[in-house]
Amino acid sequence: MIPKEGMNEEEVLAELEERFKIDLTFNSGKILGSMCTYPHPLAQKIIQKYIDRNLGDPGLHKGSKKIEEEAVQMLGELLHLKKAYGNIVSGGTEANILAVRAFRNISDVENPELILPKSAHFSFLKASDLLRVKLVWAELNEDYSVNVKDVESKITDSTIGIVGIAGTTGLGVVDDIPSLSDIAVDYGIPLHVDAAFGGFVIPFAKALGYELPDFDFKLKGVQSVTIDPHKMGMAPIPAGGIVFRKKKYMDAINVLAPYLAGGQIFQATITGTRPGANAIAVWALLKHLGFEGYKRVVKEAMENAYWFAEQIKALDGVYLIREPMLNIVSFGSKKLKKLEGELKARGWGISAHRGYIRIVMMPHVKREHLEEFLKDLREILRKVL
Ligand code: 0PR
Repeated sequence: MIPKEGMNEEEVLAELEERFKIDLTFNSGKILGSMCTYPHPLAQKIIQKYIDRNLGDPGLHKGSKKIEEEAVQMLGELLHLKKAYGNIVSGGTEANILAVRAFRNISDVENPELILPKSAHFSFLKASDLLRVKLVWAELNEDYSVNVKDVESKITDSTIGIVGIAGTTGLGVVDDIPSLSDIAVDYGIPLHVDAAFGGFVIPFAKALGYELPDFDFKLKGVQSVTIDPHKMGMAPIPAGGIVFRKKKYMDAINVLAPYLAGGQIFQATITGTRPGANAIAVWALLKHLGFEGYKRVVKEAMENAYWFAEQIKALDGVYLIREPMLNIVSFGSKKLKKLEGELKARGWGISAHRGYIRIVMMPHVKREHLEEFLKDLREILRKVL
């Protein structure tokens, strides 16, 4: 209810504090199943400072627009692309929708089909519904990566694009993108890589010596990549990234916005009015942390993942779903529902909806939090087994 006379600021803030006692917080170390994290302190300053910038009307905020372009360019460079086209968007969902939209719009087929792994994120269901593109699901191998032969067998004259995933939502699996790229080139079909999670992990993990497949614009068939700063990039929500190899994809989704206060522009994004501050924060974090800064974050996350996987293997009553490729470790159990309930009752932010519990080693997840979690898990297992 809107009060007739407004409450004073202190009262409003006090009420919110009270209300939020039930929320889990990243800094408590209790959230283990999320791909978000507590944003970097520099990003918080930037959001506060530039809170009014609207990239929906870039003629008013020309500096912000330039910064967004530079942020997209830096994401492109991270992904081995010299000249990048794209936007900082609201998240991986919007980025994936834009890629499908671009692929559909450059094609002239009547009943468009998109081939994607069964492990793909549900954002493609939204893309399919919005854009009237039929989803053709490709089988997975035993290691949960997409079966490339099955992808190839599903190509038809109606195929407008193929999707590969670099860091699946559930298990952090990186598909065999090099083989998908070869197929894409052979058949002349664009390949989109959903690296919403892996985009801010794989380049740094590779530099640290982890053996992971190539996944980006190094591969000729890759025409677009989703890479989300608001996941492992430590940027505040909302900040997703869509990067295209060629201008033609942007041209295919640009819509004329003719009457804005800052003058006529083209918008490729789904959202109109959109936060400039978040794109500025992405730029600032890339500049401030640099390649080495992100590498340090990824080093800790990867080490935690490998350590945690060993701990799970040593426990009776739970089993690893597969060896980690990135900083995600998922485990199953015959008593999964029971485990989930007990762990949640102890305040852990986890879920078990895909048949396993997924632990994401985000930057806020420290070794001591994992040790606490394992202590609880051992106690619960002793009780339920
Ligand atoms: N692509 C992949 C591979 C993803 O994992 C996700 C989200 C998306 C696209 C969509 O990204 P947006 O959510 O930014 O639109 N994956 C996480 C998931 O569904 C999102 C998430 C984040 C879930 C924080 C929970 C959470 O606390 O698991």
